[in-house]
Amino acid sequence: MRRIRAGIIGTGLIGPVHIGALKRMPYVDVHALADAGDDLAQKRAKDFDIPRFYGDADSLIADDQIDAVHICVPNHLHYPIAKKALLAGKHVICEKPLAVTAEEALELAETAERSGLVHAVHFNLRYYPLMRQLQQMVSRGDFGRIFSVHGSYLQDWLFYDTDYNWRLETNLSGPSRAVADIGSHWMDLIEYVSGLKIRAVYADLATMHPVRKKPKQETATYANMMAESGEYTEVPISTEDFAAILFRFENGERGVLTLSQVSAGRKNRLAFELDGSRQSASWESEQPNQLWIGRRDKPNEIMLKDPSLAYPEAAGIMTLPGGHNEGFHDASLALLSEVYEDIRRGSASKPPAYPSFADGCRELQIIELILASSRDQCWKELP
Ligand code: SOE
Repeated sequence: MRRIRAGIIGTGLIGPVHIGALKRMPYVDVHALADAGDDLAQKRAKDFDIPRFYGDADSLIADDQIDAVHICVPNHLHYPIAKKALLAGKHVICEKPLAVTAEEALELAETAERSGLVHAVHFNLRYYPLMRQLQQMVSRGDFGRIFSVHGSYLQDWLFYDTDYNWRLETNLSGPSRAVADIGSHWMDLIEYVSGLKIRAVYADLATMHPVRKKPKQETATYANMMAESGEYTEVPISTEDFAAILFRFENGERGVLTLSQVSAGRKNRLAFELDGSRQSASWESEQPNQLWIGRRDKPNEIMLKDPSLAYPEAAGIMTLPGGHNEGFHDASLALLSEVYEDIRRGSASKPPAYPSFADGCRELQIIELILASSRDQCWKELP
């Protein structure tokens, strides 16, 4: 079996999730990693037992032994690194959002398509096994017509004005925060499971902490450094902590989403309900192994993740029997397994089951529409 060599750029919060998944794949070697400077890269390579390290992304891309590059760095670097990697002939797996503007994302999607290489965006939440089960149930007509989809994605890691991270800085993260960071996951998941396509949005965005206290020391995602250092500078914040968004789908049906990164007690909770003409479904990411099915004329049901009870397409991405819970790491493994099957074959399936750069570009177009809608306080439609 031909072995595939991967290179990881960035080892903050999400890079290690990519590394962990790749190390569980029988025909993939994590060949090298790159991080900011030789010292950090060397330390991280030692931590993860990866043979090679580079102090910058360009050097890793220039390594001709690497087949696939994973981009796990702050958002503003996705576009330049992904472009270079594609032009160097590497398959690319990029973190979300694909870029900071729709224009950049479109260029990447077009370059990727022309290249014939495999390209994917790490929207791993759609790879929780019950999400594939739900997608199959909807596409087989088990829910009938989908009347509406409504839900939220709530977090509390930016609850205090002393919580700080690079995602708060527009030059690193882009013009949108809550929508691009967590709303993009919700929208990708909803379009995937329901088969509905967003056509128009009406959004109201708000920033609860217009000034935050930036610790003088660098802060890791989900870590509150204030408690340790107490030294900070006050910085103005222009991106949203909160968003309320109405959706109109291409077939005329409706959706509603609430996003917040300042909801105390909600750690990282994506939730939604999908109301169909036959039955409803409800799911949330903090309890990913159970799917509630709501009925009018018979008792409701809770479906537990169990390959022996799921449709074959969903059973196929379950790695363990019922009662053995699968989580965030497993969702990334399931996504990367499908991506690497294509890499092994040498080209992307058409259309791929996994989120491609075209999907990543679509998310950026919707994000820009949401920002424009909130600014102008009116409905905005995709062209
Ligand atoms: C931070 O809000 C974050 O790490 C996101 O960037 C991820 O995509 C999400 O999985 C969890 O929260």
